[in-house]
Amino acid sequence: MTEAAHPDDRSVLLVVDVQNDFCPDGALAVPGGDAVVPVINRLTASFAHIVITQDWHPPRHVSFASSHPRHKLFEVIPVSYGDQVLWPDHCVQGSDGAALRQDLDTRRAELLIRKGFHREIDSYSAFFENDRRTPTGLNGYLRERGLTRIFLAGLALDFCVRYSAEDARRLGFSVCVVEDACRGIGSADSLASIRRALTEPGVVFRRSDDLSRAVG
Ligand code: VGL
Ligand code: ZN
Repeated sequence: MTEAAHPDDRSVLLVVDVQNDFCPDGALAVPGGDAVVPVINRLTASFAHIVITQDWHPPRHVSFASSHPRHKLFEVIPVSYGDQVLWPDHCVQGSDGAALRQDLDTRRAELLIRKGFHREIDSYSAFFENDRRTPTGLNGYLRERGLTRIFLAGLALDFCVRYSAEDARRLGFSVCVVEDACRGIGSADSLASIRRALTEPGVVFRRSDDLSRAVG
């Protein structure tokens, strides 16, 4: 087994953006997004450390199509830090859509990290905003606590989970994506290509059953 296989006391479960707006009926619904909740709730028992992220945008955020009247929903436009997909308004600070899913078991979460709160920069990754330079503070937090192995779960596999996995590898963490604890926005084909792309820098993919069996 590779290093990232099973959780230990240096491991953290990073639960990404399990929020109402990314679940069915939400503003930016991920197909089957709510199905990750029972899987993640079960997984928490295998982890000594849990960190949660929350997409948390101010009104008129740069990533909202409604902020760019000349452009269409899902169009990609150049902004100061590169390309930006224009999303429906979602995860607006304090809205019901921005709330974590109520059935997500957050009791043992040790940190809740919010991202995307600067109006002019989007933030997919849990580590850096989309300029890939402005830190969220998560790298320092995990290092100070000696947490070097990250297990990723949540939404959406092709955006926030993917960017978090890439940045985590770049920062030298070991990274395992718990595949049945994630769902993506794109097609099965695009998800397969993302999986190949993440394997390249050393991200490991595991099923939740294979993780819990080892410790349970
Ligand atoms: C996300 C698009 C826009 C995500 C957040 O959590 O994957 N995707 N904002
Ligand atoms: Zn967002």
